[in-house]
Amino acid sequence: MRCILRRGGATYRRQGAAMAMHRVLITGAGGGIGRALRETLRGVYPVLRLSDRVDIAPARDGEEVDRTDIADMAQVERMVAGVDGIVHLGGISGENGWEKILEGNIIGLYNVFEAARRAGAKRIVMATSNHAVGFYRRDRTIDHRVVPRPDSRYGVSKAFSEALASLYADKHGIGFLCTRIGNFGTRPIDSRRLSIWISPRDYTQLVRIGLEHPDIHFEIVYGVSKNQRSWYDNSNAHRLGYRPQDDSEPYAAEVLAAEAGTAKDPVAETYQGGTFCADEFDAPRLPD
Ligand code: 15L
Repeated sequence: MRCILRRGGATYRRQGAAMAMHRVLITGAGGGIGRALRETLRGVYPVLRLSDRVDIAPARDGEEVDRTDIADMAQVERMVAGVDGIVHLGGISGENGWEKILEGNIIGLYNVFEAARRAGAKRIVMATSNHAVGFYRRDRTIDHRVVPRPDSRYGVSKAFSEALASLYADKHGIGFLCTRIGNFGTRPIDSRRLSIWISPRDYTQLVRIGLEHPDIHFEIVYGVSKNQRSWYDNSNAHRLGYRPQDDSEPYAAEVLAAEAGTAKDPVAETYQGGTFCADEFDAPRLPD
């Protein structure tokens, strides 16, 4: 992979060797993103190990299917044995009660990173979320350097995942690409998603950068397509070679027409996290 790397202000080019990935594990493989990656990454690596806590479709050539509850360390150790890279999509994928978030996104996350360290995994692509920074206002353009402003218990767990990834990169040398995913799907589904949508092919490109780029230590990028209405400065992803193909704009007229006349929540409309910010909101004023 040809890369342009910037260090201490100096720009230099080098022809780095891509990371060798023989067996790649996808956790949460039964979810929407996992099912899509199962197809788009088919044949890209010699072995795809697909894991979820529920049964998923049987293994085909080049696949291994696994069933693991990530809250159970013994199961997680079996799940990660022999893998070079991990795409961690498992856990709770939206707001929930604290007990569920704790089990799936704090304990389960720790188990995956710690077992990966013990097993010698080299790379982890982490599915973090726009909800780690959901309380930034929509009139702000934010980059990968902003401090987290979670909009939910779920968002807090995603900020935790970024902090844990930083620790495991610095202390143990696992390379992490933390992808703050906006909204993954074949098309944007509402006006907020026009700003944060990512298509399956664009997310696949980011995942491959995370697994294969020769020089990744700890990076945060936004998992979004090249949407004209984006709230993100995704220059860190571009620096790593990300060249998104899709833009939500061709869907905008239809999406906005479908929403015309519907009541809007002022909290949800002010912040990037939308309804995740509005749910349970009872502060006396809107935060800056
Ligand atoms: C997320 O992080 C969730 O995993 C997904 O289900 C959507 O709610 C998405 O954010 C979004 O903000 O649309």
